Amino acid sequence: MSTDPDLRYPLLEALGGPEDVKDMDNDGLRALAAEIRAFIIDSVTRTGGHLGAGLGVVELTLALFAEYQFNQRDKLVWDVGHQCYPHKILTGRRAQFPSLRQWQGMSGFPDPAESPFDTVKTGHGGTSISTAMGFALAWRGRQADAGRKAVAVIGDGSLQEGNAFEALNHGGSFKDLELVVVLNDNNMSISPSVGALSAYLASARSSTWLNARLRTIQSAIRRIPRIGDEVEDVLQRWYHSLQGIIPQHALGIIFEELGFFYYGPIDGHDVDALRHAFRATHWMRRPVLIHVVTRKGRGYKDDVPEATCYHAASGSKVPASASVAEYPEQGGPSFTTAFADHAIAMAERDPRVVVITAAMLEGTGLVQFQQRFRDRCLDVGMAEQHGVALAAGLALAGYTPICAIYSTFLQRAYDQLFQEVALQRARVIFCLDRGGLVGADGATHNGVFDIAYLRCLPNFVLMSPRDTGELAQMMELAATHDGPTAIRYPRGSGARPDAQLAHVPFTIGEGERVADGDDGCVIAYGPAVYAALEVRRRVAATSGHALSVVNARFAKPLDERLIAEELTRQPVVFTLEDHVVAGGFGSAVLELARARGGPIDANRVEVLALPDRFVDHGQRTEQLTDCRLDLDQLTARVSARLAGVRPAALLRLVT
Ligand SMILES: Cc1ncc(C[n+]2csc(CCOP(=O)(O)OP(=O)(O)O)c2C)c(N)n1
Repeated sequence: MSTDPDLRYPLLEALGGPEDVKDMDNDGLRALAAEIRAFIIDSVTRTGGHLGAGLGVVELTLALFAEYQFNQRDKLVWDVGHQCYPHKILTGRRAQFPSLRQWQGMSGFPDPAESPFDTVKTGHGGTSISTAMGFALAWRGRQADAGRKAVAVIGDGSLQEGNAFEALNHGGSFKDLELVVVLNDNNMSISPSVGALSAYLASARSSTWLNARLRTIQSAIRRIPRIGDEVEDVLQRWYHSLQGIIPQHALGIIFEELGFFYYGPIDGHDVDALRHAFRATHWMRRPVLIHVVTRKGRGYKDDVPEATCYHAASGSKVPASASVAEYPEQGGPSFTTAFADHAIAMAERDPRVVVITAAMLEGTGLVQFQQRFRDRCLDVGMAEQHGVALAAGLALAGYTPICAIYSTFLQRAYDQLFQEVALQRARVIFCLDRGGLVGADGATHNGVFDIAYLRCLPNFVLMSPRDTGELAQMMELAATHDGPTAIRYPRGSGARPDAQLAHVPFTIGEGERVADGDDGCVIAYGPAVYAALEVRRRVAATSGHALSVVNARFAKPLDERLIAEELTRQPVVFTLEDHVVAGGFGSAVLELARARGGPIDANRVEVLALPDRFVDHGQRTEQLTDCRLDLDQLTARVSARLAGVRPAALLRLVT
């Protein structure tokens, strides 16, 4: 294939803007779709990114832009947003693809800061119908806004979110709401979709071919001379009435009962059929749900259905900074793998151990667990709220549920954490993967709020392991604790097993001093302990100051005795965490300093944490640098604060 972009993508090169697709006939759109697919595969397999979802919606995106007037009249909201690559290409961002998900480059999700065509900045699923409905409601009943459509495109996986059902329930109650929900049904979440809704959609999908036949008849009638556009409405009604011969259960009766006009299912790779569907429903002044059937990863290799690997590609062009270690001991197994291995070990020993995941079997590392203990691995689908409440119920019934949910997605289940878990003191073990900055997914996925949102809930024990060995210890400890626990660990690798500090048994609320010194102390939470040790080495080498380093292990309850000891005896105490400053681990230490009053001076505490702002996508190391938490800046910040402190060893020499 030619490397000259003009020759490889002539249609894309000629494309001025998204409005150009309106002038293209369906053959032209099909050719454009082929180019977009080739471009995405070529580009995303280099940079890495969400490959499968975008490839599945190429024709859908083209048909949407051909039939609606986004940005000027209508609004488009992509659910999750990971499928927005064709949308970004059409809306003038093709040249930015080499920087996809890289620091200061293009985001992998919609972002209004990039384009007015991106309605909202998203990354979590299940909310698109509500957001679109907000626009539709705002326009409702206003003469000037009549005919404006708010369009939400939601996948069958995201439709499982409670929020999506709440929106359907509410949206369907307005008979005159110009809300269009496009259900992009590929039978896949990240893994194959699960649950009764998925089975229901499968039965509806089976009538796609019948619809195709009906449409062929319709097209033939439309070609009869003198039957023009003015009879289009009549034909559409006829078409829909013909659908009546399909069994009712296959016709989206659920959606009809909820107040939506259901149209479909239609082949989501057939531009002609898609445009028809949008046109056919355009005259309707009521909520509409258009069910399109697509194939995730379409066009990539053999686009095998149910191929989980198409969800995200790692990319061959990984920037050099990706390999930079955050601390020298790094390079061991990932925390995710260590968690999953230990969950298997616990399940082998104890038949009461069950794991719960919310459509994140791969991400949380639980694939092997599922193979080993099929009945004890509950994938609840994209339903964090249900997963958490379910875990509470199981705990109350005598099980030991391990709820493996990313830090960022657990936010979705906050009230269940409060009422079903904390208030009942249910013995649920939360394993929060991706705790901290996550890199390329960026602001929507950084798991940097969990200490704050969990610490305020009574009964919760919060811990974070310094390394994978300590993660296993914490999981064991959590299983013996009579109440809820949350263990947070970051994305990526921990310290190498040979470089890990010794593991000694500990109890709830017990930290450890891993290095001693009298010139200051760094109290670190989680793997930051190894970064603190490295800072200690560097500081000692440059200024001769001797720092003590404490592995806090617990953000709640704090090891009050150990921390108070450091607060009392040290001229300065630093806290270090991969979490926002507000309400985090450092805040807890400050609260302790203040509560104890007297000899403890809170001014001697310096909180080293993430700033009070959202941190963009990029490599994790770049994000840490941006937040002044990389090793160089940490050392500089600690050294600056120690500048006024005369090293104790020196003092001892002098006196
Ligand atoms: C609240 C929330 N939970 C979990 C995720 C992780 N996640 C991202 S995409 C995805 C699957 C989405 O499936 P679907 O909506 O069917 O879209 P598809 O990828 O199949 O196009 C999941 C589980 C998320 N983004 N948001």
